[in-house]
Amino acid sequence: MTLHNADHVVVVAGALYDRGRLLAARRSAPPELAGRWELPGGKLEPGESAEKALVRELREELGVETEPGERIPGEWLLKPGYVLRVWTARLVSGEPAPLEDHDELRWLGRDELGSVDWLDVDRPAVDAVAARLWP
Ligand code: 523
Repeated sequence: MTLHNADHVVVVAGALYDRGRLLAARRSAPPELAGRWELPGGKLEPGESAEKALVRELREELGVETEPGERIPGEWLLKPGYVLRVWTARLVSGEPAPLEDHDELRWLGRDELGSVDWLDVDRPAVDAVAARLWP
């Protein structure tokens, strides 16, 4: 079962930042998305808040503890009925590692955001994140 928030299935992603850099993660699956970069995250579970889902996904996928910050204004359509929403997240403990769903991680500074091949939906989301992190 997937949580529907109003009419949409919500996928949350984290703009994890530390020491002036933003974390980008390269997907290892499914085949059509593998090799493209994203803000890590995933689908909400039933009854789960977006913030809880974000902390859980970043723990599962990267092995780190994080603290959600603010929601980045906007939402991005993944496919009909599915939307991506993004929160900032602060690294509390651990060093991110590609434990699940990713095969490479990179910390990107402001001038390096264009250096990876973001997923189509992440591209505008990352622009919105950058406007927030580096106004
Ligand atoms: N995206 C996406 N960008 C982005 C994320 C976290 C997700 O475009 N930053 C897309 C990719 C998938 C869908 O959203 O089509 C679901 O993301 P996924 O697979 O990371 O969510 P999970 O991990 O909850 O999915 P399951 O493995 O199916 O549980």
